[in-house]
Amino acid sequence: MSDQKQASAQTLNCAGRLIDLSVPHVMGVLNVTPDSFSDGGQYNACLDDALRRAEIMVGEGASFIDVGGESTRPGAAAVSEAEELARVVPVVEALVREFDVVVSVDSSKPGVMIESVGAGAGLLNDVRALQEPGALSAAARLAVPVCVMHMQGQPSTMQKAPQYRSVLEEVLAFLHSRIQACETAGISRSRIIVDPGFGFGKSPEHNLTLLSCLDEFQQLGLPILAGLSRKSLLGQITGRPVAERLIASVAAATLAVYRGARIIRAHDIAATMDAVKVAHATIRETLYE
Ligand code: 8Y7
Repeated sequence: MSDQKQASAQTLNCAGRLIDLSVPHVMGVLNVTPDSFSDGGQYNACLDDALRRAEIMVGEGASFIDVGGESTRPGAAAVSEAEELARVVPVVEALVREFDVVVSVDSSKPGVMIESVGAGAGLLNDVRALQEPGALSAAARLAVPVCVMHMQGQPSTMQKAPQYRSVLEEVLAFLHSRIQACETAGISRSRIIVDPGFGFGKSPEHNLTLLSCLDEFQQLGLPILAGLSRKSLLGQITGRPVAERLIASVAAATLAVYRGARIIRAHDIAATMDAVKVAHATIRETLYE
């Protein structure tokens, strides 16, 4: 790998905020997917809640806040663009105004990407890897970094019976092809983050292979994002329900950073920051940069 390529992969320019990826970072999860809305008042209650959660996450050291208005959990219902815009954009605006943090938008819809970046979002996180119609060209025009994630199938059915000939080879090949699609559309490599998509159309064994071999993704030459926080894999390993997966999540974050992840998507920021620091210091064999 050339020095230049390596250098460009080390700093992300997120709408003017620079993120130095020579050290690992934590991305805080902020879901804005209330079960039901009957009036605008509930949007306001949701906004207040979101800001309180974000304040805690920023205070604990999150570099990114990932705002999601469409649940991508297995079996979740689809959300219209109008609904997603109404959930996400006011939260993005408020976060950008209130906090010194990169606001990331977890969406596959070009309209939501455009409005969110207009409101100040600095990163696009797309679990569908910019494959929806218009997403690639929207992202190219928006000039913020993008995270392209692997998923087998669709959220509604992806966990039914995921199958791979070789999960590692297939996920790598998919990400390689999406990187090429991005570059063809005008998204430079300095703007691309890759993610194997833990839990998205993968059995426990598939997820474990990907975690164990996460360092293989470094051959793509781009920053790696990993999201394992509270996921069912950790429930399957430990037998614990989602509310009791903090310790397992921290262990998984440690392993992911040790295998080369540079951004960890997580719910529990303080604990995850400590894990990331332990893994990073161990890789560097020093306490200091
Ligand atoms: C991931 C994600 C979710 C992930 C990226 C959950 C939106 C499911 N997981 N985005 N989103 N990577 N990039 O349990 O692993 O948080 S939603």
